[in-house]
Amino acid sequence: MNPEPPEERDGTPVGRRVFLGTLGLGALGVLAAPTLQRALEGIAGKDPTGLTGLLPNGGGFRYYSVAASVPDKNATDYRLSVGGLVDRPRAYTLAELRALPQTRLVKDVQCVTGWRVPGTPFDGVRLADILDAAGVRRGAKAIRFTCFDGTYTESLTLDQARRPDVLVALRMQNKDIGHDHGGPVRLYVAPMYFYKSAKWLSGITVTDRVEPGYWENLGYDVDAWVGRSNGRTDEPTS
Ligand SMILES: Nc1nc2c(c(=O)[nH]1)N[C@H]1C(S)=C(S)[C@@H](COP(=O)(O)O)O[C@H]1N2
Ligand SMILES: [Mo]
Repeated sequence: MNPEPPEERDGTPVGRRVFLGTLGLGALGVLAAPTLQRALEGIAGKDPTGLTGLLPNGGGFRYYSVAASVPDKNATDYRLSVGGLVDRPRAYTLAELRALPQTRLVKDVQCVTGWRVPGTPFDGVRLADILDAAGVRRGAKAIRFTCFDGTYTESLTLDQARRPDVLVALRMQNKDIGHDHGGPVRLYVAPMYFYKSAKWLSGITVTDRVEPGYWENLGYDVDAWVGRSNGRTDEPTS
């Protein structure tokens, strides 16, 4: 429980920087970003100005990245490695992930800073299937997720990871996941705040204990159930 979690900051050059530039605020830079983020989220909540309609944020979503820049990965060079406490470590190409059985979920997305996007389709491979294929060893307790932005990490307990509403997602909003939303592959943890849904997913490591992720080391709850964590009372998403 943390009464005042740190604020997410928008590190993505796309979108927000364009918006700040339009307002002539670009020079305020990184230090002012959290305050502006909050101000913009306030606008987004009511939108009396119609200004948010000008944000290229794709239907209510904000683009978040804690890394200043993130490389592009495509069908040629993308790999998802699965390792740690498993019998059969391996790496998947994008084609191999696409060839596995796909699950579709359509649920609301809830960010811990307050914004919510209704009924958002995600399609992908159940994380449980990938874990079963790898053969999780006895004594394993948790999963650590790593990202090819080189910075972001996330975590789940093994029980959470095996839920049917947790996907290694390849599609979002009925499209292949674009770079800004963490493509080509991101995690999607439907019942939890969206910070659990690690973008630019590159590694799944089975571990013997939960290692808190990037935001969790900065104060967010590790068990991030929507409506039952982070001091919030949002309607559950799954
Ligand atoms: N790699 C990475 N994944 C991430 C983040 C991030 O900064 N880096 N931000 C998280 C947070 S706080 C949110 S709300 C969502 C935002 O996803 P979006 O940019 O597709 O809207 O991604 C989550 N996953
Ligand atoms: Mo978030």
